Amino acid sequence: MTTPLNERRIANAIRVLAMDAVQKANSGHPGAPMGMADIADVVWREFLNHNPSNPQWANRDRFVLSNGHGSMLQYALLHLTGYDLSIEDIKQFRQLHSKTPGHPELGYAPGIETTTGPLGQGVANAVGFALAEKTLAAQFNKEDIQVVDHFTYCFLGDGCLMEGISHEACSLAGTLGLGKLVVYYDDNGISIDGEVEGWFSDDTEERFKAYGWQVLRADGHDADAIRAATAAARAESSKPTLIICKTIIGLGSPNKQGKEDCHGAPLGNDEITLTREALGWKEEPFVIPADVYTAWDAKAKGSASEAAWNDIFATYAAKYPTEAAELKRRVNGDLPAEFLAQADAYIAEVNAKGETIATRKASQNAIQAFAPLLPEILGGSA
Ligand SMILES: Cc1ncc(C[n+]2csc(CCOP(=O)(O)OP(=O)(O)O)c2C)c(N)n1
Ligand SMILES: [Mg+2]
Repeated sequence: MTTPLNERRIANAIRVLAMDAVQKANSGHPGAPMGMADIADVVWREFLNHNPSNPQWANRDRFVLSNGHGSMLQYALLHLTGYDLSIEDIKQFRQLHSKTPGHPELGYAPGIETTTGPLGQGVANAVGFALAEKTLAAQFNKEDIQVVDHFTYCFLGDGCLMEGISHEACSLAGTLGLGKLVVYYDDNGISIDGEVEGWFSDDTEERFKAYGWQVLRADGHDADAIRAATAAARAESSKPTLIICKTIIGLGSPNKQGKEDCHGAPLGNDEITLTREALGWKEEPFVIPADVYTAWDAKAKGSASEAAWNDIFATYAAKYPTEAAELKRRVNGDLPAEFLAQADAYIAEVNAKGETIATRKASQNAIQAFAPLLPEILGGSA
């Protein structure tokens, strides 16, 4: 008898891939992927606007796994939705030079937007992505045509919220009103050494409200609740949103769920057998049934989304050719044609003066000189 295809079974594909890959590597973190699988299912299958066939599509939504130790969550998602990340790559989890290193690293697997793993770093970069979107939208969108219009979704855990960098970056996100930033907090009450209450007792809801965020709560294993919270997050355009999701780390493992045992170690073959039974998952390791693959496949939807955007961009380029060329340049990461000559001229001018100035002043001068040459520069200093 095959198990009916329901939401939980679709999400369970993440759970089994994570526990099996970690077991095969004999190292890694199964707990976070198994705990966040239901959230990932809703976000990736219903909301994330992306094209697995073109991970570089300019107007894609950005996804950042700030709790990067849960990397198998992201690798499973990339594999299942149709990126160029095969089941063989999943089997190579944590092996030298594989596409699936222990923590997501930019440039190894398609669809990894930024390197994460140092806790808090990912959410800080997600704030940067959201700020980039808002800045580009302000500079390029027109009354009649929106060419820059995407969300940044970020997952994070207790550890990210403990790190100082998350405090600074999230404070700025609130101040700047980054309304297209949606962050899911894996509120599982557990980190590497056990229950967090002994070393992490912040009132996270009040903390983020104080930064000017919208804060919502959802049961992280209830797809409807996650769906409703995500819709409310997207509807709030003037503030970033934190969705505090109560979850159970390692959900599905009868003896290890809810405990730190599954945070950063393989479940073990006996426990994996019990977990398969508990989940009703019959397949061998690294075998995903065809109907589950079909439910995850985002290639057709993604190509259609990109094609629709390409039409919008073509209309934009016909009407606003200068802006379109400039946006293309920035997206491609090219320097303006005159940049090198202008920069050299500025440096020669400074050298000719031969002044001795404080580095802080030199930094200010450099930013002032380069900002008009490179309109994409964002900077600040005390
Ligand atoms: C800056 C930093 N410090 C320490 C670590 C090591 N580390 C990896 S995961 C982890 C615990 C994270 O706890 P939590 O975010 O609650 O993850 P969960 O156990 O819920 O998966 C630690 C301390 C790290 N990756 N980065
Ligand atoms: Mg935790």
